[in-house]
Amino acid sequence: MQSVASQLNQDKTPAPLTELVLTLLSASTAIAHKVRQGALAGVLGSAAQQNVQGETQKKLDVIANDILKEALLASAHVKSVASEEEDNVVPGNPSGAYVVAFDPLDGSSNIDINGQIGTIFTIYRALPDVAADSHKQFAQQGRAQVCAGYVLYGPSTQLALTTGGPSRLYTLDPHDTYQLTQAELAIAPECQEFSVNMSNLRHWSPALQGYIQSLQAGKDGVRSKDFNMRWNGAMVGDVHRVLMRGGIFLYPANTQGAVHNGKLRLLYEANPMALLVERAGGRASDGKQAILDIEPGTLHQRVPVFMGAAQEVAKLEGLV
Ligand code: P6P
Repeated sequence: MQSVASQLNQDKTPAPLTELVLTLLSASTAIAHKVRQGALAGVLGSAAQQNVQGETQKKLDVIANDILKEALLASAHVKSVASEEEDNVVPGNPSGAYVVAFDPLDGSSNIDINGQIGTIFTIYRALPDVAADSHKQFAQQGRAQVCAGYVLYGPSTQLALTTGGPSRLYTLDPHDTYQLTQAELAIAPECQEFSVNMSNLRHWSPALQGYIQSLQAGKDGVRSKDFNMRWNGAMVGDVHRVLMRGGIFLYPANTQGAVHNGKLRLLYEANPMALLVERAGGRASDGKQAILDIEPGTLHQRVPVFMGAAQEVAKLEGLV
């Protein structure tokens, strides 16, 4: 078996970045232990406070955020930290070479039902002439990411990671080391499975409604084949399934609903997942352009998300 450290070295990853990734992964194993204990560790339920998104935080959201923040701010390589659970950028070491953003526990609504949850993270080079507490550190296009990944706390704890090369999959062993279990993830260009919260159908454009209905029509409809549907309620679980067995994942904008620009955040959800998907041969779009080419505006900006099988996502572009 090849550990993540030896794979990063084999991929000629710069030593400071390897060190930073290993620091982040060490924090993820501490989170994995808390998640596994669940009710026994008293970490379930709400924290009775809200985050900048106006979402009620779960205890485990706050615990995971604090574990990651503490580990990263102690690293000499980290100039700035951003998190779904932090209103503003948290300054670290002014001479740090990297900045890190994360969703500490994606899929919070699944925590209390023992469903899939995970940590999504992204790393950029720090901007030397920009202050460590400035949002501008993270106003970088997704294509500038030097590393993107997630840790999925499922029946096994798995890490999907890219440092610009192939998206690779690792599985946490009993000694808390991530071992390479799939060297190159690949998403087939066509698919039989889609993933979307169908309860929002009425909020989508007529063209997108028509597209979804064509999938539902199956082999009797214009697509002449049946499709399956899955919805985990956690992007990390749904995108993991797409990386493992293909398909498309959608979180469209709501034309009438409250979330006009979609629900998912560009910096620490859409961009890292888009890099993993593209590095697995898939496509990731906001419906008009590649997610990785979006010029970021605000720190917690939301974007519509369509990602997965390249040919299927291409069909969607222009429909929304
Ligand atoms: P819905 C989790 O809260 C999340 O941000 C994503 O991980 C997930 O894809 C989406 O929201 C689920 O949203 O529509 O199921 O409430």
